[in-house]
Amino acid sequence: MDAQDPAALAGYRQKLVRRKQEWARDGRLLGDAARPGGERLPPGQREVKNWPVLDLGVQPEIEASEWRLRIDGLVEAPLVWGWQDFIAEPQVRLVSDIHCVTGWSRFDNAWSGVHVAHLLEMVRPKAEARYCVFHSQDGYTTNVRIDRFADEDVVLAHSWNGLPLEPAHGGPVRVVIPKWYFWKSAKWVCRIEFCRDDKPGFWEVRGYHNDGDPWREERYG
Ligand SMILES: Nc1nc2c(c(=O)[nH]1)N[C@H]1C(S)=C(S)[C@@H](COP(=O)(O)O)O[C@H]1N2
Ligand SMILES: [Mo]
Repeated sequence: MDAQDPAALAGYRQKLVRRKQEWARDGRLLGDAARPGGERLPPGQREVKNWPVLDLGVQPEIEASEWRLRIDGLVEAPLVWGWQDFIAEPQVRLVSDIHCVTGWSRFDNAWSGVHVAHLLEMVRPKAEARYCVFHSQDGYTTNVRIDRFADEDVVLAHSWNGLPLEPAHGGPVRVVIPKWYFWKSAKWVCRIEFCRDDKPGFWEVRGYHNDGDPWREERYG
């Protein structure tokens, strides 16, 4: 189930490039941000080997059997996945680094779950859709541009380094958007809403940057 299929990933990548070209109005998000001298640790970050837990102090315990993910808003085919539906979808395994705005980075996290390209293929965002808002079971929300959500390294993850994602880290399922600071990666995600207009989320209305590129230190507003 978790086996990574290089041909499938290459196919996803091609489809995403096409979509992203349509979506990237100003092209600013296309390609990788500058990494001076092939650096791996963005400016102002330090590497940690553990995995800190950060949230609003509420860690919902969600039974897999109770878990639901709704994908709606400006899409042709809204859907609701239960746990069995979700794990029956094609699975990928992707390795990426975490960069938290509070200053820690954690390298080489292996995420297993459903690739964003597959999700986009199923729900088919309408032409007017430009942003996504993630809604979580603890009341948290966060927003991303649709072309950033469509990056080939974005995954709806249920496992980390081969183990089911712990409740503290957002299990059963969290979003992982490696190219942004980790506050954009919603834990306990229960709804993904596609919108025409941007809707700044919990931290974005409290002074965090609306984007969150660690290489540009887009930390605070
Ligand atoms: N639902 C939800 N998702 C969330 C948060 C939260 O409070 N609630 N915090 C964000 C922040 S600020 C960070 S740094 C990461 C932390 O994820 P971790 O606890 O797995 O390290 O989750 C992000 N996603
Ligand atoms: Mo964070």
